[in-house]
Amino acid sequence: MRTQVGIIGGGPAGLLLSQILHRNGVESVVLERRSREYVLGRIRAGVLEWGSVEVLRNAGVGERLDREGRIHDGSRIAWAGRRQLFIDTRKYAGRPMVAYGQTQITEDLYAARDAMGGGVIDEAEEVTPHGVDTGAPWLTWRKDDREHRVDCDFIAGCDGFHGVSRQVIPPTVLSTREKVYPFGWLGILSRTPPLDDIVYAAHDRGFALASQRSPALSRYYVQCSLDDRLESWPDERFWEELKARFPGEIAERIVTGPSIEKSIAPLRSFVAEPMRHERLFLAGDAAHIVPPTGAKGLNLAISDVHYLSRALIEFYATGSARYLDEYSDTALGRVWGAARFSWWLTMLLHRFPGQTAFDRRMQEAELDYIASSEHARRVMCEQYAGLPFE
Ligand code: RFL
Ligand code: PHB
Repeated sequence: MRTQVGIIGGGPAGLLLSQILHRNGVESVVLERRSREYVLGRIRAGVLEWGSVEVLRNAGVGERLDREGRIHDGSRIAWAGRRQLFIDTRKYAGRPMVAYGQTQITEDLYAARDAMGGGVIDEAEEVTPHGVDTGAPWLTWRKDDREHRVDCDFIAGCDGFHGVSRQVIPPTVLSTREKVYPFGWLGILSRTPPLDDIVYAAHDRGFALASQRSPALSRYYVQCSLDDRLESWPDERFWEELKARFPGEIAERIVTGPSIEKSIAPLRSFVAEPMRHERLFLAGDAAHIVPPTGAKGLNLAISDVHYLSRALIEFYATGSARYLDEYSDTALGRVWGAARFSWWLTMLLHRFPGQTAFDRRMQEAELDYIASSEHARRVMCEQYAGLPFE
């Protein structure tokens, strides 16, 4: 088998890349380790920057997003049990945010790839990239007890944080920077009507977040300990703790009900650079992880794919490697900006072990300042809305 771009990973990054390449006459094959059912069962991101919406629309997968995605002028932050501010991205950055689930985006991408006869191979085991530092790389994998191989011009590593692509870059070439936070987020999905707004809460009991997937589907999170187990968080305890972290007038509007999904995610910042080694290009979580506080992970995966698809399309159309050569630097510029914002918002809104009363007051004073200063709100909104693509 032969293709132009071999893509490892069928999450949003890999599927979107193959979709954009296909629409521009570049062939690819996507190799996904899991079953489609498993990939579509994962509940992850829910908030899109306007720039991401435009990339998805231009890739021909904007129809349901335009119909069902909920446009928000921004998000709300509540703290000290009573104070609130609105991160008005429409007013201060000229762009709204859109609530639309990563699960739905993945469904839309699978449907689009199927309709175009796109090659997505699922349940591909032991996917291995070879010869990335030669002019002719190839991929091998096992499926149905047989060994398979595809030769390609380039390999795109879109296989998430635990993938294999990053591992083939020699340690002498790759630098990684990491920060692990001493807590996680416990998230639930429930078939209940969400609040009108997306609301972040900083409370002495810990951080909480109210988000949404559709008019009938809510997504909520509470900061939890890394030692917490799902068994110790029955629904009743979750709802009680969630409501305790929001100001009374918000808590009383939260509609509770049985959870239909519940999971714990640790929080981490991680950046690997460069995002290219010879014929291998990394995109999305394969190259970087941000804590979810800033809602940036999926948006970064989409912006990486925007830059990488542009580079590959230009290469096949004109023979110019200009954008391929610039890819790592261009993508990393946006990645570090989002990594900084996500780190800052995480430090501002969470409760840290060993934090003193003084530390807490510093967080509150910063939130009070943002609420009182239009300059500070503008700075925050510009980053929450997502910096424009180059
Ligand atoms: P993914 O989604 O992890 O997909 C990688 C795919 O590669 C497959 N794979 C392999 N395939 C073949 N061979 C191998 N060896 C393989 N190893 C792995 C995997 O099965 C998988 O299908 O990475 P991608 O495509 O880069 O997408 C990144 C996003 O998923 C991620 O950044 C976001 O979900 C982060 N995130 C959020 N981002 C936002 O922009 N806005 C949000 O509101 C937001 N909320 C969140 C989030 C992430 C969360 N969790 C659980 C980490 C909320 C949470 C709770
Ligand atoms: C979500 O809806 O899952 C979500 C929303 C905002 C965030 C993180 C996650 O910052």
